[in-house]
Amino acid sequence: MKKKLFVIILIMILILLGVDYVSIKRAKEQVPEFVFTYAENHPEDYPTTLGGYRFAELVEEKTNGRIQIIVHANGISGDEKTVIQQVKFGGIDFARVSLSPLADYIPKLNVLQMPYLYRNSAHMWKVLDGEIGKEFINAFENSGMVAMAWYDAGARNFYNSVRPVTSVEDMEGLKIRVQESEMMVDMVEALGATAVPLAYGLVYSGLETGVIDGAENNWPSYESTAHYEVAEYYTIDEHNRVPEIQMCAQATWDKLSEEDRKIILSCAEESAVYERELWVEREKQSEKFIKDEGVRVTELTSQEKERFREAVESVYQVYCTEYTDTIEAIKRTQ
Ligand code: BDP
Repeated sequence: MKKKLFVIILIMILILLGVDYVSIKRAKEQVPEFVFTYAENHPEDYPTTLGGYRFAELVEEKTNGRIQIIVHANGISGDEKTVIQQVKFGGIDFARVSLSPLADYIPKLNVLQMPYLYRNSAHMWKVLDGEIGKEFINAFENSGMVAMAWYDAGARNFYNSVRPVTSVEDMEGLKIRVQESEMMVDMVEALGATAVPLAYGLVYSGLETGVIDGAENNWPSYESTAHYEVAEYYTIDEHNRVPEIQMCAQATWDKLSEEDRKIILSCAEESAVYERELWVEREKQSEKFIKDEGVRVTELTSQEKERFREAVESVYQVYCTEYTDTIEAIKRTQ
């Protein structure tokens, strides 16, 4: 009898201990060691935002919840320039930004966004996925920011509320909003327009109130911001492709173990593959949507495109003299 009681008590103790072990393990898994922030200036359904969410999910999954990343979409962390400054000082842990405003901090990045540099999207990806892409990832060293993965942002085109642009002459005198980047200012001025650097979130009201006549962006941005409502002339000139980067604050990076850094990098790369797939789809959908909305879309003839290219040639002399070899290597990339 005594023996039976002893066995029953022993079994109960073991069960209790077992339950306790499981709950302790669960509790441990649920309390993250790190909770990081991630800034994104596009809406929830935009390819780059969905890429950011995928990145956060993957990191959480691969670290069993030890690292949590909270994505702040819709630009709630501030405009891109502010976000870059915050990442530099470790106030924001992660961000996805366009290369344009970053190039004012790391001038070499201008090379990757020069006008009429890539033949097409495939050419740009050949460059970014290869040795040249790595060279530019390394260019972030000592900047306070760590580059992780390239995201797609297609090609940028001009649009305005005044007239269809079919020649360089049509650009004359138009007040065109540009990203906060010196190279973009010079590029637009080289085309005879007046460049107005402005944060992305202010472009709609700028167009509406006539502070600016136009801007330039890819199809998905033109559509998602509803700029087409206030600037109905869109010109396909594809003046540049501006890659985007997913990056981490150096201050945050320094807190992570080598193992965690590897996990984070591989999740960033995986999320970029996903974003690139979404991008291709979204570009088509946005273009169709815009055309169905009745926007007046014009495409430059190849001769006119050549004139645009010639007009901005001078910008290469200002931003690329130190990098002519890289420019040549990019052009040679097949
Ligand atoms: C979009 C980029 C976004 C930029 C915006 C802009 O995805 O990061 O902020 O252009 O023009 O295409 O500022």
